[in-house]
Order: sequence, then structure tokens, then C-alpha cells
Amino acid sequence: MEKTFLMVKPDGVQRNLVGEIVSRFEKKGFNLVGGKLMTISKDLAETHYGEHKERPFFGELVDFITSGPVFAMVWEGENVIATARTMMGATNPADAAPGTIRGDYGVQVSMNVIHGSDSPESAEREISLFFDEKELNNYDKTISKWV
Ligand code: DAT
Ligand code: MG
Repeated sequence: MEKTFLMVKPDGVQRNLVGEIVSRFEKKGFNLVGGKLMTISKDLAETHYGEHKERPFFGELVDFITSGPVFAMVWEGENVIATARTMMGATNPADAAPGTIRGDYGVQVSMNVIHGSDSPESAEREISLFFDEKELNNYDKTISKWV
């Protein structure tokens, strides 16, 4: 089953949005297979956001993502990578539709509440960057045949 890496960013943790965000993915019908509150090191931040190394906002991005705890998660489900991106909304909250997480809770592009993997390759890379295999739980729910 497809898995993705999602993370409530430091602004979302500070604004008490962890429960709300977890709840949206639970209600949608996806399965939480791993989750932890953690503070990201500068090294991990630079690796995670490596694709943006040359962008002018890279320094600010690394400072922000390491500025306080994040809630890192792995979610599982059919088409979860693309569907989670749709549920998150556009990168810039100003462009994100109402009803999406960024559309409902974000204002600035630099503090846009949530991260989500954008492809199967980045999901695999990001899950292994943030989680050990033994931190991921494979289990069945009896409700799974209904969603
Ligand atoms: P996404 O998080 O939607 O995958 P991205 O990978 O293009 O977006 O960028 C990573 C993060 O970098 C994004 O969530 C917020 C920040 N960011 C992107 N564009 C920015 C900009 N123009 N100014 C400041 N921060 C930006
Ligand atoms: Mg991205």
C-alpha cells in the first residue's frame, strides 16, 4: 500500500493544529503508521530540503523548520501521496483553496503549516530520512474494507 511522509511544521505545532491535521487524514480514511514530535537538526533540514539549496529562501526555510518541534508522520492508503497534497492545498496559502489545510490555516508561504511528499520517490526518501523501519507500524483495521 502507498505511503507518504507528512509533517506539521513548527508554526502548526505552536498554533495547536496537530490534532486538527491528524484528524483530517484520519477522517478521510487514511491509516497512520508512524508519528512523532521531534526537533529537526540543521543537517536533517538541509538534506530534507536539498532540492531547494540554490533558492534565495533556503536559509530562511532551514531556520524556520528547525525553530521548534515538528510532528512527523507516515500515512498509508490508496493514492495517499497525491490526495494528501490536494488536502494540503497550494504551497502559497494565498493561492490555496478554502477547505484545504493551507487555505484554512496559512497566511504566508514561509509558514505554511504542513509538509507533504510530492512523489513516490520523495515519499520513500523522506520516510527513510525521518523514520527507522521499526518505528513504522503495519497493521490492519477492520474498517479498511469500508473506505
Ligand atoms: P511544497 O512545500 O508545497 O512542496 P516547495 O517544495 O516548492 O513547496 O517548497 C518547500 C517549502 O519552501 C514551502 O513549503 C515553503 C518554502 N517556500 C517555497 N517557496 C517559497 C518562497 N518563494 N519564499 C519563501 N519560502 C518559500
Ligand atoms: Mg516540496
